[in-house]
Amino acid sequence: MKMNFLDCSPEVSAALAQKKAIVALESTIIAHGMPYPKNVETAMRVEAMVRKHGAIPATCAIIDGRLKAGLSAAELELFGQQGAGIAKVSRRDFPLLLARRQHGATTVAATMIIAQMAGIRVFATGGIGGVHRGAPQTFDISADLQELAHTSVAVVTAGAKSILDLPLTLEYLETQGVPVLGYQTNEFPAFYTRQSGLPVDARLDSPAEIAEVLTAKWALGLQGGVVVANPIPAAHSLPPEQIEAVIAAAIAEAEAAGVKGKALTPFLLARIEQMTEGNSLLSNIELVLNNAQLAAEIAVAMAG
Ligand code: PSU
Ligand code: MN
Repeated sequence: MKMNFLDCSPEVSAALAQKKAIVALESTIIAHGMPYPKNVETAMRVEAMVRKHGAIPATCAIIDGRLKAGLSAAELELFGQQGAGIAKVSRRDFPLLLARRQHGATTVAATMIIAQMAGIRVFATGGIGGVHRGAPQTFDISADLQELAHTSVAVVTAGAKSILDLPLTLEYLETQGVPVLGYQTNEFPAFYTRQSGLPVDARLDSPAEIAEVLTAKWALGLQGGVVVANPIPAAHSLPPEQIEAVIAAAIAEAEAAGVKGKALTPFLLARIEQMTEGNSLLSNIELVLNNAQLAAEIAVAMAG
């Protein structure tokens, strides 16, 4: 028998029992993706956005070795304040944190695991991890992609940052059988920009159509996730040349400093933010809010 490691908040438990729309949210973006106190403020705004569009937010994390779906305001504050002092958790880290009863900030992969366990099908994030530039030598491929291959949760994302090799990321998702759906776009968005020059598998123009694709996939018994690629609102996108130059500089610094493994993504995010003097942070916040709205609309369509 599987032991119970999961605590759903009272609100999330009630929503599950009533088959209400729920949207999972990650906690790495809070602890490792944005500076305090903007991170906590954003986490609250994202939860409010999910509610505004008719769903219940379930921010996921590990607290004292327990898996959590649904955090209190005090818990969000704790993750925001402690930031990088809290371990960044992917699939491989669960056993150790549970055994040691520690806290963990969940990445896309780890949040998908908790969401699936709780029975939550839709998840909003900022950007997914992917195949890093230079991966043919470094083998640095985010565990997010493997999780999408196996865990049945739809991830609403503004595409992926071009700190990654986007063509290889899409190849990997294709190999692993993960549909990449564009919401009102034919192109896979590149996080800060709406365009990457790379096609999505299909363009879908309404949350209801996306919900139908998800329902069909899982009704068919095809396990695994779906990428719902939602471009950043045009008003908040950054000039592609500027962001490309900044990303190249940040990657060069990481190489020079020997930053690798799970530290690489947070390092690059922080350097990009410093180099754009906070501009990238504003865009980052807006695209997460935009993803929270779409995820709520999809969850409502699936519940209906
Ligand atoms: N990409 C972003 N912002 C983020 C992350 C990725 O643009 O905050 C975080 C997410 O939590 C994602 C994780 O799941 O980084 C991927 O880390 P890695 O590349 O180490 O797998
Ligand atoms: Mn990695």
